[in-house]
Amino acid sequence: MMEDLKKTFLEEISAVNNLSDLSNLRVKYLGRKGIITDRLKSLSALPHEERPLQGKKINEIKEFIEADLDSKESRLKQEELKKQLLSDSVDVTLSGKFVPFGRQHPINKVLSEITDIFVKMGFSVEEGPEVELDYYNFEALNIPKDHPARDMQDTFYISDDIVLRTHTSPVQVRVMEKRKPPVRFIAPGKVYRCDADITHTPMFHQVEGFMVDKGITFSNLKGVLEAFLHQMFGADTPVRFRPSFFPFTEPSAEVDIGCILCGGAGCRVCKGSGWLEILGAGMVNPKVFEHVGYDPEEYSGFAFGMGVERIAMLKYSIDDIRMFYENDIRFLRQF
Ligand code: FA5
Repeated sequence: MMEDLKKTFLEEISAVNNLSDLSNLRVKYLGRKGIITDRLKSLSALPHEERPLQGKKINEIKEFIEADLDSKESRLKQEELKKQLLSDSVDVTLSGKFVPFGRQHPINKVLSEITDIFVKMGFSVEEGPEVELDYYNFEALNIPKDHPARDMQDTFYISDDIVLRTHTSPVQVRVMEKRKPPVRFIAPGKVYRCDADITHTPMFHQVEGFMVDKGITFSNLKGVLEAFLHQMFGADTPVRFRPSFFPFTEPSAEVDIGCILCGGAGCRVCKGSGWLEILGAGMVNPKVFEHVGYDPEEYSGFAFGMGVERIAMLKYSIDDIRMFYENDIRFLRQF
């Protein structure tokens, strides 16, 4: 009878080929209501003298079944592990996937460089909205409605009173409204004009510079701008100040540097002049101070606004401003 049990067990275990069936088989034989447990319980029904022998036989077969189940379990576990390793394996000889990575746009690179130079000189960094009120873009800067100076900047109008800012100068007014002098900041950002050729794009970047305190003079302006331009382009770069006009500065100047593309000989970028205009500047017009309640008798200051694309063109010898915005990867990869 015991031999039959062993035979049945061996048949059943040989048909098992996964761990879950094996666990069921273990329960069937060794579980609380399993065959072996039943047999052990039924010992009590036997005559006293038969019990030790039967008990021994049942225990032997129990040990046999346990050992067989254990060894099959470890074999099945190993097989499953092997299968899993095979399906998870990585072929280290395969070539890697190319992950393209980007880099900073040349305009952002130049913007960070400009910002770093001014921050080292003690200027803070301010921001203003790109969609701006006519009041800040023009009126508070001494450019009233219908003033001919509005023609200097071809404006995108959103409505009668709202424009895409044509320059970063409105930030001057916004900062002065919030703060008392002394103030010293730069304001980098995007500006918009209805303008397009090899040195003009409808969206471009400016960095406004502004400093107001007691006793600020034009020589402070020259000193700061020359220090900046020499750090940006090298100590021997020629810099010139030309008299100019802006309604919000008096006196006003435009600042040129020697054309780096042609070395001053004249090319299509500098339109044959050997010089390239990169910024407008001047002493803050007292009329602008009046709009924000600064006392022009007590305070004076300078302001400037530079074109970032122009600076980037000179720095990297690029002769067409539109290259910055064509998103040609062959161009952008070079920076
Ligand atoms: C202004 O925008 C004045 N707000 C600058 C200023 C600030 C003067 C503070 C005085 C005091 P202007 O229009 O000249 O000035 O522009 C300044 C610079 O922006 C130019 O020197 C040029 O470098 C750049 N720029 C102007 N228009 C364009 C354009 N369409 N595309 C690219 N750069 C431009």
